Amino acid sequence: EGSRYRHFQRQHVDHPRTGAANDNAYCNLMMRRRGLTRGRCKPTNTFIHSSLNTIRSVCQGRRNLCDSRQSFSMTVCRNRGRYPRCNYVGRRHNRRMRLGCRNGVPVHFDRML
Ligand code: T3P
Repeated sequence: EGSRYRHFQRQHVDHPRTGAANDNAYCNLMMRRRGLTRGRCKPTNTFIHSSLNTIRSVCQGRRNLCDSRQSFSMTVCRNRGRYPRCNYVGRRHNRRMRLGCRNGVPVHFDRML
């Protein structure tokens, strides 16, 4: 599932955290930069600020959904605007997370735990 893995990386991995220091500005910049405001405003999206190897290690065994044991630094972006004026509110969290995995790699961000 190489293309879904790359899609996951584009949507959900930002390490080290780039963009803007302010959480709302960060979300507005990153949602646009990662192509998540084309055609519609993606309602909710989480960026994880850890290395890809660390994130990938959450996917263990044959399970589809895997819960991390450690906490991850992340920014959750929620849209409050109406397309084409997407407008995101950002919040930082340090939480465990549940990922969707296929063949040992993450393909979906399920939720924070
Ligand atoms: P994807 O499956 O491409 O990772 O649940 C629908 C989408 O919203 C899903 O996209 C993941 C994303 N999402 C987050 O990124 N963070 C969240 O906290 C939740 C609930 C959903």
